[in-house]
Amino acid sequence: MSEIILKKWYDAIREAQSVESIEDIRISVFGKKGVLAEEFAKMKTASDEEKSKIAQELNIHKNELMNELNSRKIVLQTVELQEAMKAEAIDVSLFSSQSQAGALHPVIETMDRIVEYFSSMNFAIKTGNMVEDDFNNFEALNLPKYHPARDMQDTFYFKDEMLLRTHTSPVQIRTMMGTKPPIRMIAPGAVFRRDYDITHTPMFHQVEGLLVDEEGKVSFANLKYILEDFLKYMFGDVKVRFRPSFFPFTEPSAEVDISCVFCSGDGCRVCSKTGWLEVLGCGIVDPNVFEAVKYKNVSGYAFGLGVERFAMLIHQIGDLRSLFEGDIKLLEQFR
Ligand code: 2NL
Repeated sequence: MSEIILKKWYDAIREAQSVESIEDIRISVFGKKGVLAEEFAKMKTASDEEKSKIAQELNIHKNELMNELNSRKIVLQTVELQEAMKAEAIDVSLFSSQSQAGALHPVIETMDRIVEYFSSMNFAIKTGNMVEDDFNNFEALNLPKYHPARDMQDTFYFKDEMLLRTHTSPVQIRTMMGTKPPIRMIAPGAVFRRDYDITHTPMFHQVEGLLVDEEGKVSFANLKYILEDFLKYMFGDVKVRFRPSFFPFTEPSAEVDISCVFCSGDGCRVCSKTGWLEVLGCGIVDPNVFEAVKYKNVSGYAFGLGVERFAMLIHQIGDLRSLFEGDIKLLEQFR
């Protein structure tokens, strides 16, 4: 094998700039029709003596060329890998004008805050089923058959007296049926009523609370204290007042107002010039409810609130329905 040919291929290997060109050289040198094959072919015409000499020499060149080729290939592979990593690198810290963080829906955020307060006061958080039966949603709550609240016009009914719960009270009923007193719980969740206008949607969220202990241990003063504390936690420095009211499941009952968060009690459009906003219903649990769940010699208080109304007052949202439209422009404001 001539020195000139050898030098040409050593130079080619040394000067190769890519793994691809190294592979081309490999084929040209070691391939079936490559330089070495050609040189070995020449042996055929040589004498036996010369044959072994040529073969020895060619094998030495073959090994040497192979070593050169492989070490150059490793160098080029490393270089190419580094270049590829550089070219394909992604700077995850780079600012993007398109980045959009998600956020909790204002209703859920408000519900979480309500739950946070009552958790801190050692109330257990209980959830139940949205599909309920007549006993747990109505009968046990002192809402007998033919009570107006059971009207087909207010309730979504399935067959066999099954229905979508109209409040979360069935969660408290089921809890009392399954546990001995004392009880200290809240029930947050979605409820359903056949209603749709500016102030009503067919699905909305409630948080109801229930505390039950031995007879004589639970007073209206206890209820008043915790609700005042809770409302100041939710709305800041507001005034709180209790007005006598009526619910079938509590006696006595009260509705709770806070001083208007929009006009600080001066009177405006939102509070209908009264200076007050109604935010809660509450009362001392009616004995008929305890009788229905077979609780004896106990006393308790209960309350209920609409989460959407809280969210609207906290975030100054005018129309309840906008909370359910999924409008990104509205929701983005709560990020
Ligand atoms: C309101 C009023 C209220 C209750 C809910 C309740 C539940 C049981 C027993 C007694 Cl198991 N009461 N719940 C009591 C008073 C008021 O909700 O205006 N909600 C939006």
